[in-house]
Amino acid sequence: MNPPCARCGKIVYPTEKVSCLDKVAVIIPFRNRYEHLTHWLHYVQPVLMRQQLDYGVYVINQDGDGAFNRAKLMNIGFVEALKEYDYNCFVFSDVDLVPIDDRNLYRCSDHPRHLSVAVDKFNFILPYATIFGGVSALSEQQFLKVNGFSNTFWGWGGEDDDMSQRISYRRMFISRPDSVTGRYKMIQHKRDSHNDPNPRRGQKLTETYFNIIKDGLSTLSYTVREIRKDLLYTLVTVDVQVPAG
Ligand code: UDH
Ligand code: MN
Repeated sequence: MNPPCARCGKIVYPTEKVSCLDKVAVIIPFRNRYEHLTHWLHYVQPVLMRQQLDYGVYVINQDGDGAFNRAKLMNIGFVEALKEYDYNCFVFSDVDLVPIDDRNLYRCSDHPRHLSVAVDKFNFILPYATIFGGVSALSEQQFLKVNGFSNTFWGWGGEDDDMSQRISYRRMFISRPDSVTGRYKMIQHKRDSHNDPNPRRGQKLTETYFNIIKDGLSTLSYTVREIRKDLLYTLVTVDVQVPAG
């Protein structure tokens, strides 16, 4: 008898192509990008189906027009998805990133995995070694180990580098597909309003080490405004409690 899969506990037979099914929640941080969402659903869902995943898609929609908070939306996605199903793997994806290669599996691995390694916008080159933005996958245990993302990056930038540092401070590595498998198209777009670069992001990144336990899943606070079920995804509209000023 073969040993059970370390992640799902299933007995795996050598002839099986998919060794064990991850239960994958795909989490998309979102506000006012319905055109991109339609495009994403059209192109990415068939890829996920061909990958034979047990998956659900959660679009976490920030209510109001305060400063955008991508990382907090992803934390909320983790919590809300787990209320619905026994997911054990979380893929966090920008709404504008479409994988080109079916072999880029939306699954988790032994270490947190960065999937969008070769994006057309960056000429298919990894911009820097520790990058973790775009599309990434963490198992439930990996995500809990780093206390999720920081909730305190308002506006564009830094939250993904903060997660990258959390991962390394918790003695994990970043795993990646190769640069051919990891190719992506980013839908061209301009910067959104209310998502200007965060001027505090550089300073905040010097504080990650001390903030891991003080800022993350353990301190997450928000209000769900609406949960709407579509055939293809769940739209969760949330008040992320934008700080005044
Ligand atoms: N997002 C939204 N709505 C917003 C802001 C961000 O849905 O108002 C989400 C969406 O999933 C998006 C992700 O957050 O893919 C990341 O934001 P982004 O796509 O704006 O970030 P990116 O780094 O672009 O791709 C930065 C500005 C690009 C300016 C390009 C000028 N040529
Ligand atoms: Mn983008």
